[in-house]
Amino acid sequence: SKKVKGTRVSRYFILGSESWNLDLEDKTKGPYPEGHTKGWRVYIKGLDNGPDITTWLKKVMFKLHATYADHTRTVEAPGPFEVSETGYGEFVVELRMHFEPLASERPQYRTHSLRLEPFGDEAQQERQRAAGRVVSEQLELIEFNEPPEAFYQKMISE
Ligand code: SLL
Repeated sequence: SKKVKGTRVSRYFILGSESWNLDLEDKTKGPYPEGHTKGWRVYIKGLDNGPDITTWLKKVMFKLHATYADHTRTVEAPGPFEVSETGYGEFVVELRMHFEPLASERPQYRTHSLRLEPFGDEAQQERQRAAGRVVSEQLELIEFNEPPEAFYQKMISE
């Protein structure tokens, strides 16, 4: 459809990961692959109490480290846009975001450094140990410049 000239719609979202130690003694869980010590998930989500990201985000492809079988994982709306795994090592997750077709926008690429070990200053690391969780989140922005009218209407009426 016709583009809305001189207009931009933008949305914040969160790209993050969470990891924890696997309980290798708990026989009700697992067994885990040899050498795996961590559980983790990597995700894209909206802000708390923010607008629904599936209005504009339809599919996310997560590219994991090549040591993983099927290292490209695809998640479609309604999501949740996340991948859960176990492993032993940190790496950079590559993501490709596919948008609502009405947006007529090319897919966009993002990266996220998966954190499995506590990081940051001493106090921050202490909090992560106490919580038994290492969370690493980055605030991201998506901008739709001169969006097609139909998409613009969808975004502003949510
Ligand atoms: C690297 N950071 O870049 C290191 C190691 C390895 C990640 C990353 C297990 C995969 C699997 C896993 O944790 N891989 O066993 O399926 O080389």
